Amino acid sequence: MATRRKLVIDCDPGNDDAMSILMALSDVNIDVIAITCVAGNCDVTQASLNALRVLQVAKKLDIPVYTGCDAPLLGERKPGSPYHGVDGLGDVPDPGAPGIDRIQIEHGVQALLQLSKEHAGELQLVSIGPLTNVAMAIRLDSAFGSRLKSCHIMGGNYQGRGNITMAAEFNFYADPEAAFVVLGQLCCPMTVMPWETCLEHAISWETHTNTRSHDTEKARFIKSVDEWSVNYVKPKNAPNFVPADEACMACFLSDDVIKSSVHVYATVETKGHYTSGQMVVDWRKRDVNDPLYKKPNVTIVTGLHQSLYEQLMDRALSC
Ligand SMILES: [Ca+2]
Repeated sequence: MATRRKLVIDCDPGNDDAMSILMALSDVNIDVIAITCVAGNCDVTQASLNALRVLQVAKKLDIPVYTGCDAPLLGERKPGSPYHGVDGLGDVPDPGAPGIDRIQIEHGVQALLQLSKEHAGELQLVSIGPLTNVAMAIRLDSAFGSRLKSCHIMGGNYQGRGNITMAAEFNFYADPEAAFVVLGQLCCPMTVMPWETCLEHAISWETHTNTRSHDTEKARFIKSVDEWSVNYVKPKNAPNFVPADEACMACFLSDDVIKSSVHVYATVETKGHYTSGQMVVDWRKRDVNDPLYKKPNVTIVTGLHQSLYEQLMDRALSC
């Protein structure tokens, strides 16, 4: 039997984080060895408690959850979108939720560093929240990225379309300096799932309903925490439902999901009055000897095989 792939999920649950965690847990070839949390959709303690709720639903509370950074590298934490409710998971009461005592004592960034040493060359990271923890890991140990096998990132944009502002996607907007550090200095193969690709691969409301109609605890959980988001977007006549973190996780789980991509140099605007957090892509194909040449550092996913993508989401809730 092939060795299972070792995965750490860095996240800010978040309904779409919750779904992404369940997608990873439904894959027998994936060993989720830890979840590290970061402030984003909610504060970092709430994010950690949310991750525990997801693990409890999946009966995987043996997976350690670590609390990471509660503020961006620079400045104060920016409020999340109302899309996820105040607590990040649609403000659904859960009296049986795991308590704060289930969160690991060690800091999430220290855990990232330690796990990268224990599993050097094997560890894969999926980052589906602001990149603060990952950037901090780089700052504490510049060799962090060299020990990773890969990093998949949900964040940024490549056509200038934003969701939290007119120009920026939420994860990069929430900590643009961290995104700048990670894209420039992580030094491992990086795959970026930009906002536009998420938009272009939205799912129909029928698919959304069907996926959440399985007779499983996971499906009932996701349906309940999604209710807030659905009620938030449907009155705005949303033509479909837009998963985000799920698209990133799907690409991690299977390269076959990726229909098209570009390998380019990309960085992040950190100071723009209108464009803070916008991803900046060098589309020029310059010769390597050109003084303006920038070595490609990321693979940006521009298209998905929709059927396989939807299958991976459906599998997560069907068992
Ligand atoms: Ca997220």
